[in-house]
Amino acid sequence: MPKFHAITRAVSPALAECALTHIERTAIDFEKAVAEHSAYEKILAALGATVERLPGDTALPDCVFIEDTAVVADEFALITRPGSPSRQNETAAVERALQRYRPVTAMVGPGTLDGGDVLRIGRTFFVGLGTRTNPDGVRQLARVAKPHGYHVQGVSFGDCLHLKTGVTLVSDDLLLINPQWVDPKLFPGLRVINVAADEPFAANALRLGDTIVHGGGYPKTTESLRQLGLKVQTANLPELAKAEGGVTCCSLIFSSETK
Ligand code: CIR
Repeated sequence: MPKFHAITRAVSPALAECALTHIERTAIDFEKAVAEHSAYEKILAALGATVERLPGDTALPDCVFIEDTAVVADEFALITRPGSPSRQNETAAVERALQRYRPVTAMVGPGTLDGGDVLRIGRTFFVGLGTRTNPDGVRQLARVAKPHGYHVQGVSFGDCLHLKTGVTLVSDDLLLINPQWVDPKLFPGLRVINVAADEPFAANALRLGDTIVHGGGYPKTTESLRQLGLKVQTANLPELAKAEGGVTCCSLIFSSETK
């Protein structure tokens, strides 16, 4: 069984002041957010990942959403420059942590890129060009990834925060997608399963080994995944969802077998 390392980051006591783009601000219960985050970490650990939690930071409301701060492949780690200025100081601690596992390159301005916009399918990185990631960010990822044989392609998407809010890979050739936000034609040759029409946020799923971690609260889409024979584990993150977060954004997961 492959071994995985998962880096997470504690929920900031300032989470209620998080960045919000597509949803209205509602009250967030910090204690509940901490509890659901720790249950999420337990799920990752039960699925075989070694979980390393970085400390949170009162000055960084969104630091729990660590996915956005780096792109980690077998061969490299790119420390991003998050598209929301309020999040750009999140990267220092992540850079220090990743240096132990991968050769690290840090992005520079004017490029911006959020890890939530980066969907790797085989040797291709699809990078969503939305409110957080710009073409220079895509170029900087390409500069680091191409020497390792990756193709990097910028793609447009619709009215959601990140590319992976609207599409994720749930097996080698199967995408879980919200076609209202992401055009399935961007991914020729892959099979597609649509989210249930009344579960627009259900496309964000985290693949860990042979299991799909799927947000709780999307019972119809979860059931469709199970009907396809996929092993699905649900993680309830209702408070973090109020901060526009989902299952992929709370960890950086990479193989611990390569360097
Ligand atoms: C933000 O707006 O940046 C945070 N409130 C939510 C980030 C969620 N990240 C992700 O889905 N990759």
